[in-house]
Amino acid sequence: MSAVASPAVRIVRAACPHDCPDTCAMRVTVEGDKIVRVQGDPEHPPTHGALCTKVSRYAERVDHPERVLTPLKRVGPKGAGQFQPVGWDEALDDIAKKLAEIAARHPEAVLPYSYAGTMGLVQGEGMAARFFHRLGASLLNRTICAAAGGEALQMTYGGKVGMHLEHFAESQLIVIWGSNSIASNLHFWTFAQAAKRNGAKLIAIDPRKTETAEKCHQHIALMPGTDGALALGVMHELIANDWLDHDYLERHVEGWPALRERALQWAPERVAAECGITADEVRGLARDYGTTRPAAIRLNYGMQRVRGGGNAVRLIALLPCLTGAWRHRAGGMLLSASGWNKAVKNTAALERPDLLGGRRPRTINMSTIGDDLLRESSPAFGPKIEAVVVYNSNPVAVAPESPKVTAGFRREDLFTVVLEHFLTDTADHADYVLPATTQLEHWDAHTSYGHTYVLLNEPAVAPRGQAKSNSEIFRLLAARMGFTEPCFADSDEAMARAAFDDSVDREQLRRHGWFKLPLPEAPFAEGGFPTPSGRAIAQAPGVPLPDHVPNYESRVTAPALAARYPLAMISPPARHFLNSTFVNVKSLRDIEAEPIVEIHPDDAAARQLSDGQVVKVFNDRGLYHCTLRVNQRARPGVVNGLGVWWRKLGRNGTNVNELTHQQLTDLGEAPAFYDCLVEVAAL
Ligand SMILES: Nc1nc2c(c(=O)[nH]1)N[C@H]1C(S)=C(S)[C@@H](COP(=O)(O)OP(=O)(O)OC[C@H]3O[C@@H](n4cnc5c(=O)[nH]c(N)nc54)[C@H](O)[C@@H]3O)O[C@H]1N2
Ligand SMILES: Nc1nc2c(c(=O)[nH]1)N[C@H]1C(S)=C(S)[C@@H](COP(=O)(O)OP(=O)(O)OC[C@H]3O[C@@H](n4cnc5c(=O)[nH]c(N)nc54)[C@H](O)[C@@H]3O)O[C@H]1N2
Ligand SMILES: [Mo]
Repeated sequence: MSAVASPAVRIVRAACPHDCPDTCAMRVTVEGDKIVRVQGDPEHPPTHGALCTKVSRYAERVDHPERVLTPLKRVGPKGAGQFQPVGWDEALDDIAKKLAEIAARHPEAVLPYSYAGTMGLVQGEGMAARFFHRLGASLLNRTICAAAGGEALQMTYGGKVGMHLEHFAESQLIVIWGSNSIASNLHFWTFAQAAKRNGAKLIAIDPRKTETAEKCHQHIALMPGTDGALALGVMHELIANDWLDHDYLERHVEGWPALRERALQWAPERVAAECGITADEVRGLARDYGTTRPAAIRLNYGMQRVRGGGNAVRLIALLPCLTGAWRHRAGGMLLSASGWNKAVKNTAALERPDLLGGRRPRTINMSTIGDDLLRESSPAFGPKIEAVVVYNSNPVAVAPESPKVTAGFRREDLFTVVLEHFLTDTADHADYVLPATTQLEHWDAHTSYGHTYVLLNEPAVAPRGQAKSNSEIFRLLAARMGFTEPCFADSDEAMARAAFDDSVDREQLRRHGWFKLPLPEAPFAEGGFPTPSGRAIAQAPGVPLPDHVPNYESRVTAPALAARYPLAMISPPARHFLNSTFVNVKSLRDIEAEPIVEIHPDDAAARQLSDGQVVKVFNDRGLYHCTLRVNQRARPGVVNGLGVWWRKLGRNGTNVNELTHQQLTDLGEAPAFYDCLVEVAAL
């Protein structure tokens, strides 16, 4: 018997592509074309050698038996998910023909729909943006996640900037405000744990007693959408006790006198009544915040998914200016670091907005896709949407008010193309599904919204089946549409290598897979915010003072509605899914077991409901079937419907977005997923 040499074992440097603040550096062990292991890079400080449960099992997702591996063409009724395999040429020729026909009448009748299924700069809005710009398609306002908080940071600090992740380890107080770090920002939690070992106090502010809240020293379980009031109450106490850094306020903040007046209207008792907590909790939080140095706030996007989310972020983001917490590198706040990273991205070169020429297409808000797919042509709206090309997103599952989203995608006269790894709820509604490569099969370059490193992703294995990268698919479509600009010939690798400007050391990026941006340690110790004046803004000409803005749906603002639907529902992520990604990975779905809603024992008793029972959660918009968990994770008056299940893997084809609405936040035109009244009853 002759010895067969085993294929060489290689280690490839990669980046986790998922929509998570952690953006881990990965090392993929490959033998031939087989993925042997996916691990965290021990040398990348934020990753620290560890991956989350989801991504450490990445091979299961890449080599999943249900991967879409050939182009598919619809054979059944719209939305039925019945397809037959077709060749690439047939699929691309037909798609290009249909898009060209529609575009010849109204280019804006074509809509790209994408979000952050991959956060890569190449496979995200790289070649795709070039394609749609050249076509003159409608623009998409990508608001579904971070727009309220993003706009708030822009108004307050001139960009999405904040503390370095690593410096939280040196904080003496960490307020985790509207974030379940253990579930959705695990690598931040590692630094918070280090701080805890050094004697720091950890406080969680969250309606739900999450796994993170349980591990903090204190948990303040306020009602959803009342964070702005709590921040004003903290300010009230900082003023009353003179725990203020007057010098910092005077030199580095615009509009402080007006904000001071407003905060003085929010005594702890008023705040307590608004937030559903005690006045002592408000006073205690203010004392801790006002008297501990250095004090850091890890704000996250969870708390801005309500009507007043933007104003609440503005108020919380200003707290470090009152106490001068920014003076220390372990003080201040972090909601998003993407402003630091954006500065080094060659966005215009990647996305080529110049290909629009003089055209200014209308913009569709991705968060109102339910309504917009159902609109007719009108002077105000423009042409009816006739074609949607979906990539890196699963709107039928994740967009608010899914009864309308589904009705829109079921339109017989809508031409839908979905680039996907799997037959998701959205792919089921496609006319064509095109098989896309995963991160282990393509090139990409990454920034992060939770740390200040950029990363490079090299392909570890060959594309599975007939899969092609998003960029390659748009390149091939561009050729068929007759787009001859040289940028449509750029390779994925060339785009990945050209993604960053010269402040990124390309050699270090290539060798290590990551590069830390050279930024000041304590960026705002002496003010110098990226606003026009360099000062933080509480109020300025054209920028009104922030205020507490109550929910659309609450006992106070909508009493008649609250009489019928008395429970506030939030729908934060389940730990083992990432939005709707991974719901079809069986080992992860087995951990989450089934779609659930958590309810407090008192609320369950009042409805004669018991743990483990199958219930319907409902309001005027829809009906969600799931299993009831009666426990103390829910506070009285609030139910937690953990998201985001694929509808077809949930009960009766429903998921939690049956219940959410399409009204938008105060800033940024984002969805208010967690501003939602419901009732729960036995099925
Ligand atoms: N495992 C996992 N990780 C993820 C995701 C995932 O789906 N699963 N999603 C990723 C994405 S897309 C994002 S944007 C980030 C999100 O990151 P985070 O914003 O940190 O997300 P969550 O873990 O949902 O934390 C939000 C928390 O806010 C709480 N909350 C809800 N309403 C309110 C409120 O009105 N006030 C306050 N104070 N708290 C409130 C919820 O109970 C929840 O615990 O996480 C990313 N990471
Ligand atoms: N009720 C409720 N709804 C929510 C939320 C909530 O907390 N509650 N969270 C919201 C938030 S924060 C967000 S960010 C959105 C997220 O919404 P989406 O961005 O739509 O995220 P996912 O559901 O993860 O879907 C991403 C899809 O992209 C696909 N994908 C991944 N990589 C690639 C690739 O390289 N190529 C192609 N073609 N496809 C790829 C994946 O297979 C997956 O199906 O959901 C929002 N919806
Ligand atoms: Mo998100």
